Amino acid sequence: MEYNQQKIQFEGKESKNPFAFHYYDPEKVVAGRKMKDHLKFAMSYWHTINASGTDMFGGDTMDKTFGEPYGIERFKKKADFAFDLMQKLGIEYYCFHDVDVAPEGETLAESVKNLEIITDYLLQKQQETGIKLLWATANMFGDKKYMAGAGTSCVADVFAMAAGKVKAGIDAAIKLGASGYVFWGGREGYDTLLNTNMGLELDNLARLLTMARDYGRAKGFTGDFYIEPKPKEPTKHQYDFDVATCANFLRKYNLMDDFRMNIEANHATLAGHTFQHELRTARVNGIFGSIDANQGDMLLGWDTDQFPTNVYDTTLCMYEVLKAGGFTNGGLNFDAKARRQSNTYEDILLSYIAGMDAFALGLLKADALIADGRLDAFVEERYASYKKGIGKSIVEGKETLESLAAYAANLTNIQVPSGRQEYLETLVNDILFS
Ligand code: XUL
Ligand code: CO
Repeated sequence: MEYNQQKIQFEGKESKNPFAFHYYDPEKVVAGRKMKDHLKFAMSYWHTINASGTDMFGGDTMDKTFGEPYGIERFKKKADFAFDLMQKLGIEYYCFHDVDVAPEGETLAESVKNLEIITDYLLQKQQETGIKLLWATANMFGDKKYMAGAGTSCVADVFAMAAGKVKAGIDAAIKLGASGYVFWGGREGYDTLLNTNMGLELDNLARLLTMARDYGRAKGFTGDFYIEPKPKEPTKHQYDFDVATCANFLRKYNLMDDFRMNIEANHATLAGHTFQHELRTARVNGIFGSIDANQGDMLLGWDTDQFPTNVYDTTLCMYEVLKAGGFTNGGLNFDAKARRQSNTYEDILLSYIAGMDAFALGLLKADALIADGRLDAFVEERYASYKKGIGKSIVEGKETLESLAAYAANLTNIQVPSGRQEYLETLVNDILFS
């Protein structure tokens, strides 16, 4: 894993140096906080340290074996590389699945033992560098026993194995001081209702999440539990379809106090929503938590996990984050990988620089949009009728169907003002390109 880059520095937007930040200036204060504290960038272990360019039609284009056979030594070398990379980029957080950081054993007990060895090693690295674990999760979708789901499997022994994995994952999260624990239900769903007991599967998924919450809290875990919504892929229909679906699930099973959303941009678009829609839905439901930062390709119908470079999207994302009051336990995890043809170690650095700069610029533009004030003022004014008269009375809960029927009985000539969409889009362009 040789490359000779030094620590990546901020050089400003005039710089032509590809190995420099042009917008991300970690210590710069924007909207009352340092950029690095607004953005809380995290490295995804699975893509960055493990993914090797394989796709459905071809094998590896990058070697990430670190010259070692599958075993503890390889994973120690991966950890060395990971922490070196994060230090070069100035990334202060990371995220992993259990199987990303430690080799899997023949049994659950063996895998847990391996995870304990590696988490000792990771803890030492965290202490040396000050880098923190944003969240951990368990991979409950790769192994063939999870083909019909984990918490939603038709086989109770699989549910038990999943519970054991979640326990080990939460233990690792606590040991490493993580501020989050994620559930992404890649196979928690169905391919056909013809073979599926949907009611039992949903109840069982809630049972697993409730056990996790109870275990974590009993062991002193004070961070957030997250569901990461995704509508499909690999399963045809996933139960964590989108934020609204998850909010309904959490409310039904009384999990709203402990669970929040980890929102991924590419998952939002697969669900037929914008990234901003998912963030807004979480915000208005009080369950905004963390972000998996990436982008899809609108011409491809799958989860391509590309590094985010679309500044329009990062701006509207950071607008929602600022409006939500910023991250607390969450952060911006790059659930993103360099393209299969971007297969050098420099490309890993360049792709992180691209994503970090796109979000830094998005933060600056979101702050500018809010400071400009015209967008917020327009929306405020659009709903002004609820600030006075009958509207105020409706909002305050003072009206009934009968009272409103009487009020409306003889109303004529009601005027609904223009929504001015095109003007507002131009306003956003003016801020983006000024
Ligand atoms: C899959 C995905 C996962 C989760 C964690 O689409 O996003 O990597 O982020 O399991
Ligand atoms: Co993700």
